[in-house]
Amino acid sequence: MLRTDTPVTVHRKDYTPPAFAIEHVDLVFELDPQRTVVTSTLRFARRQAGAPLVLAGEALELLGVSVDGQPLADYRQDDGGLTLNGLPEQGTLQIVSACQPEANTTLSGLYVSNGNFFTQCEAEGFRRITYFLDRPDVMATYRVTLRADKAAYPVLLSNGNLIGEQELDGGRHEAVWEDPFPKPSYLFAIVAGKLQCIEQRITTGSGKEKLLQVWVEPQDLDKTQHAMDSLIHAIRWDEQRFGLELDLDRFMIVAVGDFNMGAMENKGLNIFNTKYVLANAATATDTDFFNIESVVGHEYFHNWTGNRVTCRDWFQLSLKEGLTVFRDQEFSADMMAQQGADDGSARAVKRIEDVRVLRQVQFPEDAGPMAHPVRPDSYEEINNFYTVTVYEKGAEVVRMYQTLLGRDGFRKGMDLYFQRHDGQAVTCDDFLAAMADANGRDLTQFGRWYSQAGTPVVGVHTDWDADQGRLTLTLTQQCPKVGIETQPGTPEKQPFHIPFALGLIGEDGKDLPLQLDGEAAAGDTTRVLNFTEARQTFRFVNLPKGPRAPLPSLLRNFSAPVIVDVDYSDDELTFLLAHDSDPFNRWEAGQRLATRALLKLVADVQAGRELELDHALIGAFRSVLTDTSLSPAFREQALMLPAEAYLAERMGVADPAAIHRARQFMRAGLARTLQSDWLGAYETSATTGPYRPDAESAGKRALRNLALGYLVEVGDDAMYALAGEQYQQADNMTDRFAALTALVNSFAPGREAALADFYQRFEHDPLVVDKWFSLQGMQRGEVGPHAGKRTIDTVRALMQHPAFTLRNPNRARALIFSFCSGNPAQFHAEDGSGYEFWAEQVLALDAINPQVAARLARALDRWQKYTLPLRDRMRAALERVAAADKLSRDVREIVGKALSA
Ligand code: B3K
Ligand code: ZN
Repeated sequence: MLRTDTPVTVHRKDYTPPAFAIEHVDLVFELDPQRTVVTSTLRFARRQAGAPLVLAGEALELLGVSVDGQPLADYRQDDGGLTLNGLPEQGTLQIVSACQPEANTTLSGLYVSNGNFFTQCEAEGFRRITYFLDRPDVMATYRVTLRADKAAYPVLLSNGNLIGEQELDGGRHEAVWEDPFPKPSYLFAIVAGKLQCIEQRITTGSGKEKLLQVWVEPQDLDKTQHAMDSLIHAIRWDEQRFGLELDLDRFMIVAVGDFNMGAMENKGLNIFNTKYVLANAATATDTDFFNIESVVGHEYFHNWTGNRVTCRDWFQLSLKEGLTVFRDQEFSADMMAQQGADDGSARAVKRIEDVRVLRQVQFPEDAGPMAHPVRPDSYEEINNFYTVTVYEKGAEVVRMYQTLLGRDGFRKGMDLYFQRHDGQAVTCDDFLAAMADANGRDLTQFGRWYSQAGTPVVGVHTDWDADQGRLTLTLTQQCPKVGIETQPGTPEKQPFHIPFALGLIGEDGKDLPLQLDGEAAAGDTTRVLNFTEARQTFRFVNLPKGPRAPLPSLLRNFSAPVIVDVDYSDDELTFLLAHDSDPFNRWEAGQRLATRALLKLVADVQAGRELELDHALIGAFRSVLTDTSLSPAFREQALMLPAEAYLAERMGVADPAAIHRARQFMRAGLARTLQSDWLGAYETSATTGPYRPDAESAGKRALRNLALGYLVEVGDDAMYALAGEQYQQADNMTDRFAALTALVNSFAPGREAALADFYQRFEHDPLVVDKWFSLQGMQRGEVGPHAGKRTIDTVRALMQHPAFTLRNPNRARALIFSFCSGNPAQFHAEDGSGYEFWAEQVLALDAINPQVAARLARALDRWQKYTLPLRDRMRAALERVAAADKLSRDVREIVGKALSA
């Protein structure tokens, strides 16, 4: 089939500064859900002689153009926007246009959700509101007038400060907002409708009074306090840790039920998915409470890292996202340390969770067809590059600066960054330069983390000189070309600058002081090595002599986003799990033991051998489970088996069915062998008193519910009854939902009744109904007497449920994404039924909302990694989508890259 809409690739190297500056923007909105008329008055100044002004515009109806009060005739209009010729050096351009908010199902630009108006402009949504130089390096001040029917839209909000309000004829009213800070168009926002808020006044560090508001639909007002508390914590934290204060007099958070992602950092008017605002004990889990604090923090922190200093172009996205994720991670870790166990493991729990995501999602991305550097070099659709690489690996890159420069050095770099660039649109290179200059360091080689994709593999070899007490450590690094790097003409990859933290542990389990050859004396017990060559040797001296070499604890606290390929024995791993002073590496040792045992079981399943549970693993699990000196939160992390998706990545050829069987066998075996210990943990980690979502009680609930999940695997009625009772008695969603999950996934006799009861209790709360859909999308296929019932059948039946809709992204994600991305064994059913469903849903969603469809499309990224029948069926499904008559640029890029890999 002939295509006219060939994809256009945008390249980083083609960046040129804008031909015009736009200094001030005045917008007037006549809000109407069917047809909203926008009058935009722009003060412009020419920056490049002779060039036309090319404004982007999409899905707009142009009603008029004038310059300095005179209608303009010399312009050209096409699909992508408006080209204006013959403009003066400076002047005022007025454009009148209309858009259709209610018909806008893409949730980009101006749209209607549950009768209220919202906007989403990042990355390129502003051009769906009015014609504009819609790029982040065009920064302007904004004045916004909103006019609407007062009864239907009593609340009218925009960025900045409210400077006027008045009644208009015909039951309409107006509000005027002014944002004093110049900003790029992607940070523009308006909200209008029937909303209510809680508010609080606070005084910042320098003594200024600020008004904070959280706006929601009226029925949700009782679920806003946690978001408000989180905002106040975030404001205080940024003052203390980075000396950064809230600049505006007013800061608002607004919740909306239809939203493409988590939240958006519009200046002074953050817009949030309800999922990251609304919480109370009855409806939200500990994880929800925790995520709300983290996302509220993230968006607030953007006010400096993203808004005050923004990106020059979208290739620099990680400049704001990697940095802001790093900041929210540190914020969460500090909050957990404040409320959690004081043994130092609370921060490690946060680190473990972050590394788990990195390994399960980012490492596969970095090895697949969409692999790209933290600062990509090209894209077809920028919305496809809001990725775990840009965000989470980007945060790892920022963390490495801190590891290399120390906390104080990092702070100096941040201070210099703001001193140099406040009010500017800059690049990742500018950030690196600030870090380097503030610390007098050469970080040129470190810059390769921005330009090279892929996960480096670090090899470790040790040589012990027993007589001299010397340990020679040889590190190697390898990172073959991936994704787009494999195209001809791409330069060879160079070694990374890897901050490699390590310790050496003596026979007694204690850390040894570290002295490198050539150093006068021994220093600390953890050392960050500057590992910069393809192969590099480090010699540690003055260690206790004797036959037994000290045991290295490698990459402490996961000091770099790499894979460490090392051959520990089971005994060594057990020793590290028991003794390592670095809590992250204690967890890591347990994961290595479990991964090894699981991969062996997978091979046994594949070869048809009888399965047997590994004794070293049982012993290790028992000792963690019963070690009450460890915090419950840490024990929960250590006792969670590696995910099926992670195991798939560790195999040469992934076999989801075998992985699932092996992992289930291990779960059931651990459940039975350690039943009394699980029961002991279940009983001793009960919380008392009313529900509180703090880290310590959440940790106890997490361990208790993990234990419950194992206990029901034993398959006896007493354990089902325990889960049934917890379900009925729970005074909070964490415990109720964990019990429901245990019942559903263990095929307990009462599962259908429990599911029905849950729906009935919560059918009026959309976020809880999402949990109900999601649990069923992720449930195992049936085993035992009812074997053969596939989850795909349940999912297809649920698509017909009256509460299901493709239009609401949360609902679509709850059912479809949970099945396609969260249930590998069922999704990858051998008959290809999962892939057929995937193709249908990608196409159905694409007609409504390309951004959501493109996310779902990525579920088949790794098709080449799977066993043969699956691989062919996945390719067929990808080809079916690629051949569709009408496809968004978003989905076309994803399936195109998958197929050409
Ligand atoms: N900056 C937004 C993400 C916008 C996504 C556009 N497709 C949220 C955030 O990272 O804080
Ligand atoms: Zn962000």
